Amino acid sequence: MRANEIKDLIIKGDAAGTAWGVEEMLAAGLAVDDIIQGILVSAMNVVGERFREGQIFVPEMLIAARAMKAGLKILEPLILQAGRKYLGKVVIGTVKGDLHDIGKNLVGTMLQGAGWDVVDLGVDVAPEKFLKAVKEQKPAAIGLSALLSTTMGSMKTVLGLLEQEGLRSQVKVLVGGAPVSEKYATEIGADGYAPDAGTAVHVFARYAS
Ligand code: B1M
Repeated sequence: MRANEIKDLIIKGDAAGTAWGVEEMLAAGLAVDDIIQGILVSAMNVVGERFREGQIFVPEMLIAARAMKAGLKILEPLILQAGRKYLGKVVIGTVKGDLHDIGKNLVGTMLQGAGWDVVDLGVDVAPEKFLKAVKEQKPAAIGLSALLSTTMGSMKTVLGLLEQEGLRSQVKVLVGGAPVSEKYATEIGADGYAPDAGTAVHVFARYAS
């Protein structure tokens, strides 16, 4: 099976075919990062384009997401087997009003593989819930993910709440997700920004204990 054929399976939402294709790619010696970026993420970008152009709708986007997740599931043990030294604890989540979790999950798995204890709050996480987690879990850093331009404002609310509660100096805040940029991160006073999961691992590493 060729890379383009697997991309088509993801776009069509064929989860079993995607999983099988990813296994084939691994057996052929393709690197995990190349499978993620070159095939899985690339397929989801096509899905996003088609949605924007009105060629497909939410249900098709949803089944494509399921297929992508089936592919990532095959790769997960390989990402996690890195077994590096313990780096500390991080809390991650997708911000309020936002249900996109694939990128956030990928960031979480890669951080775990790098040696972080990852507390994942899930999706649609209210600012108050991030605050509670900072108080209870005392992480070195929190990672906020947003995929919608309408939800990224919640990142600023989280930073404001931390400030208000006198906790801002105790925790680093990293932001990411498709509509988020370095400029936006600086504007809202976040400590870091990462455009992808691999970069997130490097940025979080600065905050290791
Ligand atoms: Co939605 N969606 N979606 N969607 N969706 C986008 C994001 C969109 C760009 C599609 C488009 O129009 N082209 C668009 C947003 C436009 C905008 O606001 N700028 C959009 C829209 C409009 C919507 C709805 C509003 C549609 C509707 O209902 N009319 C709706 C909103 C629901 C909600 O959240 N309240 C909606 C719903 C959905 C589904 C549920 C159907 C599904 C999500 C399923 C799921 O996640 N479980 C879905 C999908 C699949 C997409 C696209 C096609 C793919 C997203 C994805 O998983 N990409 C997406 C188009 C696109 O991105 N090209 C789209 C793969 C993933 C690995 O990449 O998440 O970007 P990504 O993560 C990357 C980086 O961004 C970064 O690292 C990751 C890995 O490298 N990153 C971080 C992410 N978080 C990070 C955190 C960090 C650091 C890096 O530090 C903490």
